[in-house]
Amino acid sequence: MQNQDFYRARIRKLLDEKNAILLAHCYQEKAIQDIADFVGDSLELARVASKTTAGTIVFAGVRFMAETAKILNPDKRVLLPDPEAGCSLADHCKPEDFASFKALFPDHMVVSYINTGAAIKAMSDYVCTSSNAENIIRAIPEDQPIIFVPDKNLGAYLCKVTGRDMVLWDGSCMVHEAFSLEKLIQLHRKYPQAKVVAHPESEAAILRIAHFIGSTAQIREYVRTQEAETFIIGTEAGIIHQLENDAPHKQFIPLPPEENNSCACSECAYMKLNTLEKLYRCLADESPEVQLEETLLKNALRPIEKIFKISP
Ligand code: CIZ
Ligand code: SF4
Repeated sequence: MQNQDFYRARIRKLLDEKNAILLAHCYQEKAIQDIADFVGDSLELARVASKTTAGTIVFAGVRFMAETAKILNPDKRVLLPDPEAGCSLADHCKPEDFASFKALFPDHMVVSYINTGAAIKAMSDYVCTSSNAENIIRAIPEDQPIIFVPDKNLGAYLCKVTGRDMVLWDGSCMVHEAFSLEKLIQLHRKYPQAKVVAHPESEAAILRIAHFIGSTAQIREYVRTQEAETFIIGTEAGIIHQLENDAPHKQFIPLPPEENNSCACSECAYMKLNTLEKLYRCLADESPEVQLEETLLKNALRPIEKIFKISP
């Protein structure tokens, strides 16, 4: 096993030589975040991907994010260091199942969360992220019924804040649904001054207690602008690296999952499949590359482009 400095130097050299840009999601391990050209949440990364002039995008994130970068840049090479980097939300919404579900509600528009495969995006009217979902839903006329797919927790939260009665697909994020209410109450007792922040993929019981509910980027903004010194973080623990960069003097406590849960520490096992070594190898080999069929690329682009118009 080579050390981190070895890979860091070679990755940066290959990025330059190959006119490539490294985009990293803020749930990636610290070493990957630190070497990236840009670190952000899925909306921020999609925006950067849509504007880059680099010929190759190396996406340190999960498959649906790299696919989104490819949909936005069909002529560029998009590399994903580990092709197994899936997502419990995206992987449990199969195109054939969703097509049958959608057929049950022929009058409904489909708003899909960006955490879906390209085939679900292609069946959608709008693709949103947690940063802009509320704006997108509010922009749809009130008498227009909506299916929201695939996250039932985010969907239920959006129904509550917008007053819409959307039909929800029964999906969830294995990290955010695992947070323990009991441990949150214990932590709150231990740190009574702490502000609780939570991502809306979390269950309603956690959201009810949170002082602030928002997307990854909105949580960063909240933490930066609050006077509080201590925060209990109800989202994937990788975000804490950026929170510490933004506010080094503040304290961040990750909200743990329930005992006996497959997620031992509020980390996304899929996100953590990427390593510096795999990043180096995929750049050197220019593989694994995201490949999507042309018609699928075209059909999946339409609902993504709309979000940039409504929520630039
Ligand atoms: O994958 C996720 O859970 C999130 C919240 C991604 C993102 O950046 O929106
Ligand atoms: Fe998917 Fe959850 Fe991992 Fe995000 S944190 S990539 S929603 S499994």
